[in-house]
Amino acid sequence: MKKLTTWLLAAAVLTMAVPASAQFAKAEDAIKYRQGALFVMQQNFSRVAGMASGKIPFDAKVAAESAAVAEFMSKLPWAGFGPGTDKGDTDAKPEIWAQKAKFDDYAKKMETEMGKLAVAAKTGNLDTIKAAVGPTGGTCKSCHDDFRAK
Ligand code: ASC
Repeated sequence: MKKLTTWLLAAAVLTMAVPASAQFAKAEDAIKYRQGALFVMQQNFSRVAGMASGKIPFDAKVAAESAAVAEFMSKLPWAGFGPGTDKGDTDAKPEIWAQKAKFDDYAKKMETEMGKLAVAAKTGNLDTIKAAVGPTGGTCKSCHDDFRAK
């Protein structure tokens, strides 16, 4: 009994001590996870952006679906930026972990704009979508400028 209690206590302490990033078995998995999420988001965002700029024929249904996926994906990458995930096959700059509050702020802004873009895309109105694409892309860019190598 005492052994079990000790064990449970140790497990509980460990759980508390483990950061959110520990939902991943290895740092490498967290890196792949955030890259995967950002890639799927980017593919969907750039489809909508392509329609807004006239590079891709406008299809309201596809735009709305793509923007909805991009919005959903925008919530996911951040769990993959936990402590200890700064080294490996990544373009993420160490500044992310040194300036986490700033990074988190950029992340929130991006999520907010992706949300607005999804709302805009639901209207099916190309001009409304166009107006939302710029600010959304701006949030991608500002974070890349400060926190992504290359
Ligand atoms: C994209 C993409 C980005 C943003 C950015 C917008 O499609 O990959 O990083 O849009 O270029 O300025």
